[in-house]
Parts: sequence; structure tokens; C-alpha cells
Amino acid sequence: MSLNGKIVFITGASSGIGAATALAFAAEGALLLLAARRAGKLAEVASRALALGAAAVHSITLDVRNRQAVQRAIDELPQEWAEIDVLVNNAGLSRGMDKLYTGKIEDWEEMIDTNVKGLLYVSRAVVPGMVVRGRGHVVNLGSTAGEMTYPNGAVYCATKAAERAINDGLREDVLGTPVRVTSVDPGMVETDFSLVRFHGDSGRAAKVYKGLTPLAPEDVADAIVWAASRPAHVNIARIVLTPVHQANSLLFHREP
Ligand code: NDP
Ligand code: 8X3
Repeated sequence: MSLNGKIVFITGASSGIGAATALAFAAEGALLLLAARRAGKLAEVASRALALGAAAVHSITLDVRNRQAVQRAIDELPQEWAEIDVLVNNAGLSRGMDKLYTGKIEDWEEMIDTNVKGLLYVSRAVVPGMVVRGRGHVVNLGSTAGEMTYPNGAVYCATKAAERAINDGLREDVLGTPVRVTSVDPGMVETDFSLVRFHGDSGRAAKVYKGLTPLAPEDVADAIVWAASRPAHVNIARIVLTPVHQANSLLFHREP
């Protein structure tokens, strides 16, 4: 299926996987609706996307945790942007690595509000239009963390297990319509993810990727664009991708 001229809405497009996904859809000639909280970063991604061949770009400064703001952003889209073909529910984060019984409750709430409730708010605002129009594709960012927990990561892992249930439940609920639903579940990807997790501690973040070759955000973007460009009757349910140096959430090969 050609993505040329399709309207693609990407949350968390200011960084990492979301930004790489914007650029990958740009190269296919899509129209990009880009959302995140940092307007300056979004503007940088938008100009790179236009240079790469995006048909047009419309940026929205949006915090997906704000239910009213999410609904308003969709309701107030200019008419030429309203008919979203592909939604990439990518906005998300991890905060802290702590035992469940000592973790910071503020960290838990930020993860749950963003990764679970934010994803639900955006889906609730966008999917009804897809059903009415009789076309659309929702791609949710899951994680290997949603399949297998790891110590000190229970709440982040729980948000991604929730994503898995929401993804599969949505696919059941749109059955009988042409809307497609895909979960893309990466293992370790080198982005700002660890920097955000460790509240800006760059030394600690760098150690996460030490001695191995992680996925690049472009690897994940490639999988998303592949899923979105299958023929209309094909639904890719789930894509799990890890670095060769990672077997699962717990098992890594690191060079000394
Ligand atoms: P980054 O930190 O590089 O990017 C996260 C993006 O999410 C940013 O654009 C950020 O934008 C946005 N975001 C965070 N909170 C909000 C919010 N409340 N409202 C709107 N946007 C928000 O990390 P990644 O690219 O790695 O993460 C993207 C997704 O991929 C996440 O869902 C993550 O869980 C998932 N993932 C990441 C993996 C990894 O190893 N990196 C592996 C598996 C899954 P801004 O701050 O401008 O709002
Ligand atoms: C991000 C991958 O293993 O750091 O979802 O949790 S992991």
C-alpha cells in the first residue's frame, strides 16, 4: 500500500523512535501530523521531514496526559488534516529503576499517565473517525518489557503489558471494519529513553548501552513503515525486534 499522500499522526515525534518514524514516513511522501510537548524539537523534525519529501507537516504541541487537550487537538484539526490514515501511538517514557516497594510514586504516575492513559486518550479521539471513514491503521509502541519483566522495572513493564492488552483488545473491537491494529515491540533502542529514565544522569544512561550494539531508532521506524505499507487486507498483529546482542528482557551479550 502506498503511503504517498497519507495523513500520519505520530505522538512523541520530537525525539528518538517518533522522530525517526516521522522521517521514514516523510521519505514515503506522507503528510505528517507531529505531536509532542517540546515545540522547538518538533520544529527541527518538521524541517528535516520536509527536506526528505514529506508532502506537508503540521505540528501540535501536546501533552498526551491531558485528556481535554488531546480531544481538542483532534477536534480542532484543520479540515485538510482531519482524516488521519495512520496513528502511531509512540509517546512514552520510563522513569526510575527501583524496587517496587521503594519506587517513587510520582515516577509510577508519570509512566502510567503517559504510556497507558495517554495512549488511550489519543486512540479514543482518533479511532472513531477511522471507523466512520472505513480506513485507518493504529500502530502502538509496545516493548519486550511488556512480555517479560525485569528487576526494578515492574511499573514500566506493567505499562507495556497494558499496551499489549489495549492493542489486542482494540483489534478485537474494530473487527468487521477495515481498521488495522499493530504493536511494534522493540528491545533496547538507543534514544533519550535511558536519559529520561535516569532523570538526566547521562553517565548512568550511557552504561545501559555499553559493550553491545543496540537498535537504532531508524530500525524501529523501518518496521513501523513496513507494517503500514502492507496491502489493505493484511494486518500485522505484532513485530518484536531486538538487537542481536539481546535475547530477551534479561539476557544480553556484552563485549568487555
Ligand atoms: P525518547 O525519550 O527519545 O522519546 C520519547 C518521546 O515521547 C519524545 O518525543 C517525548 O516528547 C514524547 N513524550 C513523552 N511524554 C510525553 C507526553 N506526556 N506527551 C507527549 N509526548 C510525550 O524515547 P524513545 O524514542 O525510546 O521512546 C518512544 C517509545 O518507544 C516509548 O513509548 C517507549 O516506551 C518505547 N520503547 C522504547 C525503547 C527503547 O529502548 N528506547 C524500547 C521499546 C519501546 P516531549 O518530551 O517533547 O513531549
Ligand atoms: C524499553 C526496553 O528493556 O529498556 O521498552 O525496558 S527496556
